[in-house]
Amino acid sequence: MGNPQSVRGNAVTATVSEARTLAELDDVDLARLDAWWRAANYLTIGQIYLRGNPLLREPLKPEHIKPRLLGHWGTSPGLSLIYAHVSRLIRHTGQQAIYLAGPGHGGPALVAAGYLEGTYSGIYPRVSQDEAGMLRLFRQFSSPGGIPSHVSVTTPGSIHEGGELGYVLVHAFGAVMDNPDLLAVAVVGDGEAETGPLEGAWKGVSFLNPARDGAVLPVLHLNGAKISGPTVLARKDPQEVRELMRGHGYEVLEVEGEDLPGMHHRFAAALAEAWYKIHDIQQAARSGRWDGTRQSWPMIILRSPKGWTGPDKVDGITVTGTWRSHQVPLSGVRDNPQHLAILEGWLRSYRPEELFDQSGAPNALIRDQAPAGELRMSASPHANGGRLTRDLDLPDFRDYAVDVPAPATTHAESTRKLGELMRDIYTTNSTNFRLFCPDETNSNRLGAVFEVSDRAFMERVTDDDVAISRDGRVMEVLSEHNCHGWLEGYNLTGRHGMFATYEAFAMVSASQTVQHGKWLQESRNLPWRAPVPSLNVLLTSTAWRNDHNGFSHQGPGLIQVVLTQRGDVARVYLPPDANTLLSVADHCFRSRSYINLIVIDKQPQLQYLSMDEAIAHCAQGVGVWEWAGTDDGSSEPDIVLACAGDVVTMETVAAAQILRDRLPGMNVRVVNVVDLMTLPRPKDHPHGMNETLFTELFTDTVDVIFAFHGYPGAIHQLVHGRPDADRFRVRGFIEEGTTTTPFDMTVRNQASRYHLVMDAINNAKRLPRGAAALKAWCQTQLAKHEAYVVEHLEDMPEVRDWTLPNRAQQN
Ligand SMILES: Cc1ncc(C[n+]2csc(CCOP(=O)(O)OP(=O)(O)O)c2C)c(N)n1
Repeated sequence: MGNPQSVRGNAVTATVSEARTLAELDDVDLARLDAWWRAANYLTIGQIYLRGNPLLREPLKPEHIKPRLLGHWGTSPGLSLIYAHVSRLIRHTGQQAIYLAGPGHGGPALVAAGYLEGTYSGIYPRVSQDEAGMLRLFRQFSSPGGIPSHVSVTTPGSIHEGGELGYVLVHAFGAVMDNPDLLAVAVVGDGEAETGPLEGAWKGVSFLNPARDGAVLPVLHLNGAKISGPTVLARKDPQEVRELMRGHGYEVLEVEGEDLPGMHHRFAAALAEAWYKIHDIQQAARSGRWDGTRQSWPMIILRSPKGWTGPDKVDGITVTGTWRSHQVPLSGVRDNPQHLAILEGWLRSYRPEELFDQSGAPNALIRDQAPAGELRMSASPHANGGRLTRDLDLPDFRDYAVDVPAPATTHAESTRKLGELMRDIYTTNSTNFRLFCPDETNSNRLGAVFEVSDRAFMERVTDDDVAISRDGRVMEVLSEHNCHGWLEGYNLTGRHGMFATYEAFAMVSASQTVQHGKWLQESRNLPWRAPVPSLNVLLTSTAWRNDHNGFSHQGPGLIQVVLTQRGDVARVYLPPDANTLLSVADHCFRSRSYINLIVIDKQPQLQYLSMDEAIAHCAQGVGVWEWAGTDDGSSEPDIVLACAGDVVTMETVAAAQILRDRLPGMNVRVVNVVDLMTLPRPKDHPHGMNETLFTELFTDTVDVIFAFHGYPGAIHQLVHGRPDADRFRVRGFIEEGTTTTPFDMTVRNQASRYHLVMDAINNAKRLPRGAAALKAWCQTQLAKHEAYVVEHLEDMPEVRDWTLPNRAQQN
């Protein structure tokens, strides 16, 4: 558990032998636990129901009840019981811990915890620890102008909202990586345990190194029900559940019942045993007594009634212990005197007069239950990871530059350069940078990182395995959900990284991208939440070059997803070559609290810009490539050829060259876009270029043929509101895919150089003589291509080997 001396705050520390008494509750501990739990439950119900009379100092009346009853009771008592016991453990051991509630709909329980620990009032002084503050606490919950009902960003100590179920374990594992002193207690709902992401997340232990990483303690909360039905794990033979968990690599501890104080005693014993086991595993690993095998980490199965301590029956129907207690067990309270009486009896059963003093503040028993200072889970600096964030020590990205003697004349695998950059980031940042990738680090040409770090793996390693060991820090697991979630947990606790994945399969975890974006967006409104490292997502193996894998691997959907997110968090970059990629990556690694989506293929590709040119181009995010067009800026062009994305940039540059050669009278401007978010208006996105620059690049009236990496609709969406936006004709991925040649992909999607030339002719302001003949030639070329690929199984040499003729020699 690390050195207790290093714990921040006024840690109450204990030696291990002292801590061994943890398993037994003495009367003082029991009284504190019981009082704290009652208070948390009381405050939870108060948040759901009350708008007046917070301490029940007068009989409960209809006007004390909120008009709209919103919130979730069922999971809350279990969450609070676990929280109380972990707090006691912290008090006795000095353990640094954070708490993640998988069933995040138990938000009022975690808000109550922060309030009882004093953290809440510290952050939100109006919600003070007195009667007036308690009333505000109740009124704000699930109310307009108040706080959401989940363990949302506004909840101190939270790094996990738990609104979209399934991610509690992945966040917990990410939080403890390279965080040796941290224990992440992760409560898994039994409904949540039915989700795909959660089922895959148990595997986290196969990647956790006890010497270097912290620990996750899963508590499987088997309260038996979901919203309106039973859960699989609660109804399974308990032996099967045990075996399932053992098979996932855990040692199972079980606590079952509803008797009090028996449940307190049994849970305390189970938690103590879990902590000793974690302690022993870590001590052994950290003192060289680990044989390197994957350890059996403890987990707790808690079987307790859903809605525990709530009303047994309502209107003669059983509520507690059933799905009926999931949300609001008593409805219509304002209009139903019987329900009002049940609510009053329920609230009074916690004996609030014993829990809060005359002013309404928690009494000494409750205050003493909380750990000190930053050891309170609601005050953990880990959960406000921005405070612990250290900047990356970044090498100079210019040192990795590709030499580009002339534009579009040489090839390179751009992502290989990024791999080299990340290799050196690993070296200089040995505890706060990791790459997360579903089994594709090599395939994505990022393998240089293996020169300095293996892949982490705690299961058996054989002689045939390459770059895999328990000491590795490159995270490869064939689960986009795990990769994404681990990086989120890593980011939210203040560390940096990159999630690199096949473009099409980024959609597997797209919902996580959306949810994380919401978190980041909300956190911007909370000054007490320090900015955290950005979530960097690299999409390689893209739609246009998955010619070998075919249609299933061709889908640029994540761009669409990210650009619909709010401008204060969403960034999308389409660097066309290595030097622009390096410049973009450097920017992303330095940034905070964004989702940075970077899209570039891994295959050998044409290189366009020297490093200096790339830096200038990326700084503006968009620019005219004069060398590619025939427009010298002195007059309006006849047509603008714009592009965003590597393959379509090549097609655009090739199209411009065809026009230059075969229709020299046409004035063609080429514009390349690296930062997609320069396209919207400044009022729609902070990167949006101002109207003057937009006009300078795209004019106000000339038609624009836009070749786009993703779905064409995205560009229409982005230029909405720009002068005469209808003049943008967009070519992009139109769901035409299969196993075919690289160029045939562009033909099938009508985004080839020949299509772009024809588009230019069809939409140009002015048509020089020869235009009709050139269109006919393009059609001939397309027909020739179709015949050629079928016969030769590869692209025509003039396309396959195309590079831009050296302009110096041409002119
Ligand atoms: C991915 C996802 N699907 C559906 C829901 C809707 N939902 C909210 S709570 C809930 C039941 C949760 O059951 P469980 O995880 O057992 O939590 P508890 O019983 O402790 O409330 C469901 C299905 C959701 N929040 N997330």
